[in-house]
Amino acid sequence: MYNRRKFLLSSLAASIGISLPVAGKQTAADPIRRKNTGPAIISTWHHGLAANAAAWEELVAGRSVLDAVEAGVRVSEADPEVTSVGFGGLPDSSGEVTLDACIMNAAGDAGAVACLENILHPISVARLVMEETPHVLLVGEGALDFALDKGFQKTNLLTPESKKAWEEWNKNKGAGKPAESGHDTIGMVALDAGGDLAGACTTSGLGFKMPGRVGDSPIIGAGLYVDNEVGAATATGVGELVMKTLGSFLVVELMRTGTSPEEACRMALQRIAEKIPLQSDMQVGFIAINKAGETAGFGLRKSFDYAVMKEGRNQLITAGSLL
Ligand code: SD4
Repeated sequence: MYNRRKFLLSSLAASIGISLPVAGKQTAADPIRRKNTGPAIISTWHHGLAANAAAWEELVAGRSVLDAVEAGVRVSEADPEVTSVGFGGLPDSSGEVTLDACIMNAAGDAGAVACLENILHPISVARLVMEETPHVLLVGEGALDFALDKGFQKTNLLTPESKKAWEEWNKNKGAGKPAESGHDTIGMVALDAGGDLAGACTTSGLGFKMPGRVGDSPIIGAGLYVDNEVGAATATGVGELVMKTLGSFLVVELMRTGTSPEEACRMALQRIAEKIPLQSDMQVGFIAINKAGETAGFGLRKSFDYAVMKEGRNQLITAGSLL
């Protein structure tokens, strides 16, 4: 079993162009083995500050790191000012708000919903998919029926502001552009004092997207990945770029080899830039945390920032950028 695992890891490392640390040669400098400096919470964008504060309260109250990430991203889901998440999120090209979300715990369990309508907290539905079904992902009407069955109420998520934005866009269909490339998705990954990791990611996706379009955010390994032995990562930005490279999984696999969270995020963005023709307005940001509680983020382009909370201090950090 061990040999097979070692073989699989070596093959993966070779295929992504990195070398694995030699077995038995890891030292205290290896971040995966270093002492846990947590709790630590990291989330995307400016609104990550409010999300971090709510998540921190959960940890301080002695609740699990899974409870913390769920409670954290629920703040952005309910905030009408955050126009790429939940209530107030920009609708698709037909004027409907459709939501994608996923969650992962320390045991490696995962749950997700995609193209879910009229539910204020898709992240909590994703958690129930994880905990109460044998499945990982429910979509569309099936996801809505499941949510209603579990007692969630239908809510109109289209605010007057996002309706107006859609009406403006709809006048000339965004001058032929398929979707708004503004970015607000909340992704959060966190480590508790006991060394357990969890993550959550939730979005209304690209504004004015094609009806039925699903991005990276509810796709395990793309928008979010957690491996409790190594670390966790989550993504924001143009989902298609992240899906084609399975970005969050790649960041975690790079950290598995001892690569720092910042370098792992940078290398995953490098992979995107090498593999996919980019348009000038395309942005992607990754954030990551390792098992030692080290955190970082990196953007494809300037303008990506993320919020980190450690030792009770909540800070907005401007990410470095690849291009
Ligand atoms: C998506 N990644 O649906 C999401 C959009 C996003 O900030 O991150 N917006 O492609």
